[in-house]
Amino acid sequence: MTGYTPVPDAEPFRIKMVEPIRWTTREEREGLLEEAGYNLFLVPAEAVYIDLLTDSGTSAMSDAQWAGLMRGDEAYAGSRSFYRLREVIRGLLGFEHVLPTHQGRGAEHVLFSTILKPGQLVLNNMHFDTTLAHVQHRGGIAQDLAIAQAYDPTSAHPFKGDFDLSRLERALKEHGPAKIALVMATVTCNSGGGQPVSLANLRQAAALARSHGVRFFLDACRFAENAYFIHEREPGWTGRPVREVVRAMMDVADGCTMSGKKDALVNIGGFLAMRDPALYRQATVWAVLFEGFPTYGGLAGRDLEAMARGLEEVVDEEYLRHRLGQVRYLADRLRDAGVPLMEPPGGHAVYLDARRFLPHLDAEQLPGQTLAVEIYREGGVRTVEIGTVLAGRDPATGANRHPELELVRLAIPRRVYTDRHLEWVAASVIRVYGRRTAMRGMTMTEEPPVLRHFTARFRPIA
Ligand code: P70
Repeated sequence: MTGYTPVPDAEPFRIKMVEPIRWTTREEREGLLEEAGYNLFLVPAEAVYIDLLTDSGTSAMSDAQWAGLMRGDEAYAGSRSFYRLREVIRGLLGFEHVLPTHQGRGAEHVLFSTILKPGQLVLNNMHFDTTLAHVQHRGGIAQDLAIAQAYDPTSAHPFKGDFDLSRLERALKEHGPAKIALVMATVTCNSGGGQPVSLANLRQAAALARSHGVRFFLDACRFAENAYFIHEREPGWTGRPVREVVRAMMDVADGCTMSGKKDALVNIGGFLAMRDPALYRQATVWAVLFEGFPTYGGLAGRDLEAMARGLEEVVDEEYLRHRLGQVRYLADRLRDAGVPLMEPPGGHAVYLDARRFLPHLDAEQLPGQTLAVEIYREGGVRTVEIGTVLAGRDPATGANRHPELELVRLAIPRRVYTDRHLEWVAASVIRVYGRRTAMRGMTMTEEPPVLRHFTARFRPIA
């Protein structure tokens, strides 16, 4: 969006409570890195100055949410806070049946246990790692079907999360409903750089799925950010109220999985929501087994209350204007200095293109991991690799997967950091960019079999 807007994109909130953060010396960070096996997940958070590891569960809650914690109803069964959450979800998203879960992957676990049989396919614009792991855990096969531009970090396509509809149609025709358990759209598309899916594309993808008798779900983690991109960019939808856009996105789906840790502005929580009462009854069996009684789902009543309030706050347009504007602000600082980015910036994060940042390293030298370590060493800023390490190995062949994108994600927690913090982040990355040719890469020394990025250990290549 360009041009004069009478509404400032400065924070539509002020700060009532602060939490000190600590600066470390380069020597301290050097020692911490060695101890952590050069895995930033293993560095204590207290030794991180600015933590951009994830936007998940790191939001600052509002005064209304904190007040809600005191109002939470801790009844085991039939908690008032559950009914309140369900009302908000019904009103905002339009799904009748709601199963709270402890977080997003809890919802994935319940959903795939209910609908996925071994050998069946799940089609997604791009599976996020936990979704992929849950599909595989059930013996399913995951297929990514995003448009080609999604894999081109330089393409400025406004909806890089879109499905390639002809590939989707071909897969549906070829395999049919007996072989395909689900079509799922991840909004925004996290593994593709936090890129939105357009409403037109969602509608067509859902219509294709439906015409082949296959269910269509959203992975709705960042639904509000996706809706704001539609509100900003999509012909026919620009300027339309975000709540209306959200509803239009949900209207095409049979249900959604949700990590409340993103666009419900809470530190823990999630849910599975759907329309079909029969599916809900089946899912409830698994929810009870894995998550808890269906009116609490692994959460305290106060968490349900905070999530209900967060869902209402996240669709506030002034909040979303500030949110996406802040991510863009960081991207602008970096782009101005020539740092290669995944374009355009996503809804929740700026992604560095590690392949163009460190063109002298090949995939086996883990350019993304190398870059993430270097940014921490430089500025005490924690980021995360979304590349070869995260992609893991092919379960059939055991070979390293080579993802088309090798990225380092700078995820911005919601309502937490100021633009001055982001200026420090930009300065740190720019200094690393200045000495990029000296970087030699990393090698993995310990590798766990699933979700290896969380606990793997590395050492620098001499
Ligand atoms: C993130 C976290 C979680 C996620 C997601 C999508 C599109 C489902 C989930 C699972 C995970 C993460 C990654 C790196 C570092 C820390 C955390 N994404 N679908 O940051 O939700 O975590 O609640 O089980 O993005 O992107 P949950």
